[in-house]
Amino acid sequence: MDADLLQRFDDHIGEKGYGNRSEALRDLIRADLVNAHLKRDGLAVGTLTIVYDHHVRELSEKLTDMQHDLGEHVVSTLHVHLDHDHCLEVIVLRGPSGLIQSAADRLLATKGVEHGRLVATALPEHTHQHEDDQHQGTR
Ligand code: NI
Repeated sequence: MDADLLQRFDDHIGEKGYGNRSEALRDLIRADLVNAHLKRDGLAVGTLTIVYDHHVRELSEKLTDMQHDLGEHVVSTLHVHLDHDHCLEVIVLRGPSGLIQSAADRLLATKGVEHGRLVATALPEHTHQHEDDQHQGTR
């Protein structure tokens, strides 16, 4: 590999706090496998964080209805009364990544929802597949 590129990589991961190059490479590989898994519509878990103005007419009811319709795909919801006007909600979602993404898109697009973001990842058993294969020896 290009020595200059490798040096820049070592400097970069040093700043991030990695003790050595193989730890950083392992995380990069995992991140790439997770991305591929999510693109294939694999099983995922995610947290959707939204901030909304609870004075907007029937918005709280609408958001709650949408979550009820998602059924088992909503694992848990945390609600925080941020200030006089705003609520923050963290919604834990679980299911096929496409379903989670479209549910998040719908919630974010709801009128009165001011800001938010979905952070999704693969379910752990789906990214440790290769390690499991090694342990089992055959497949
Ligand atoms: Ni509130």
